[in-house]
Amino acid sequence: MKLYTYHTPERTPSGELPVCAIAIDVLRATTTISAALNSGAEAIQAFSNMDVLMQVSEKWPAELRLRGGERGGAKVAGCDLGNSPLDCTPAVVKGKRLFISTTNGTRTLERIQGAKIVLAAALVNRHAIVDYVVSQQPETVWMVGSGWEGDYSLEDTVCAGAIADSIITKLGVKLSDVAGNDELVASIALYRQWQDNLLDLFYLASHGQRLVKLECFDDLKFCATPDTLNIVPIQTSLGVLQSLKP
Ligand code: 3SL
Repeated sequence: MKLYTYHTPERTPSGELPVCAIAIDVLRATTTISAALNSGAEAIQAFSNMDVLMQVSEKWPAELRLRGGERGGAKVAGCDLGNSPLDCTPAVVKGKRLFISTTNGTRTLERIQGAKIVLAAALVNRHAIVDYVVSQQPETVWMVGSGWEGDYSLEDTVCAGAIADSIITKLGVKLSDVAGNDELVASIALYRQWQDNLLDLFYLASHGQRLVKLECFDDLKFCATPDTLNIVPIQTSLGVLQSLKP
């Protein structure tokens, strides 16, 4: 197995796809997707374009649908939810399909949706994702951070490093056995330096600071805490993620 980290969807090699592609948007899209599925959402349907989301979701039964929209960190007018994982309680999402569009995370999912296996990962479900990847042993794994509008983000790259570090430990292999690119090595180094202070790192991160201005302190804490959700969001049809059945 070869592991690759890409800081943003724009950095992925064009015209190529791996066997397994993992979208990462720790702040906050993939954390929210994990939280919603963990609370019993029927599925998550991701869109980069808000107008398309509105058109497609209109055809879904109103009582079984939720619309989540975020731009610049704030909730989009006309949506039921923004992009806070803490809003995704069972009372709100159970049995419903969450149609979601966010600034960066849903664009990442769109970029990788042609891969054979498509997963959504965050720190909250790191171990569940690692266990799944180790059980499948795909030949090539891309971990694609979402960043912010094309730029690098600390929180996504540290999550890629956390996943890779744990895969290496579980497989009992050397870094050189699995490292597919330089970014993979750098992401593990970032994780090893900050693994005991992830929340501090999130407060340093530019998007962390953006969320602090929006007073999303509880979101930051939730998103920075690893391994709280035993859930594997996996693409079951184009653009649709569901919880992997055990
Ligand atoms: O960039 C994204 O896709 C969002 O996760 C950003 S936010 O955390 O909702 O502001």
